[in-house]
Amino acid sequence: MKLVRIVAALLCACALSLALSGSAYAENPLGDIDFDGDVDYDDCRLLFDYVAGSGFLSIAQMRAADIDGDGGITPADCAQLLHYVTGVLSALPYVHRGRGRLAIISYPDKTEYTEGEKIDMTGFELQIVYSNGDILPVENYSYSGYSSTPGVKIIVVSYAGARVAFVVTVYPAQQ
Ligand SMILES: [Ca+2]
Ligand SMILES: [Ca+2]
Repeated sequence: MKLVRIVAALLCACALSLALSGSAYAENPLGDIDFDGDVDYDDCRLLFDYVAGSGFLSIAQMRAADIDGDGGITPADCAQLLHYVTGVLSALPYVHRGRGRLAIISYPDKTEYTEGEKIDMTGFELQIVYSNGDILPVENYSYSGYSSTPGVKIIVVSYAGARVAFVVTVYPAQQ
């Protein structure tokens, strides 16, 4: 009878620890391979050792270690985890945004110039729309195509390999 109670207690303890580890896994961030609640160099070490063939990971740990979600534990996961731990990446998993396209939100306030005037981009607002759906404002764009001689000028705005254009007009100075 006493033995039955002990076995029952052990089974209870097992079930409890399984439940706890299950919920801990659900709450653990991706990359927390040692399940201590944070993602740091200790997790990197476990992952690097495994990829190098000198370490062991449980099935649950492998799930936490597959940073890029491709189903395998590879140097790509090591790279992402290390970059995250060193602050190069701000979140895991890293998702490549794909190629972006630029969208003009508002044109410059001034689109008509007199010969000799400099271009004024005040009021110009730009954003980039990535193929993964991310949309970000763009501040540090470059532009070309303006000259202060009379005529219609096509201003080409560039950012991250994408381009967009608008026109301004330069009128001759009054004689
Ligand atoms: Ca950890
Ligand atoms: Ca992977």
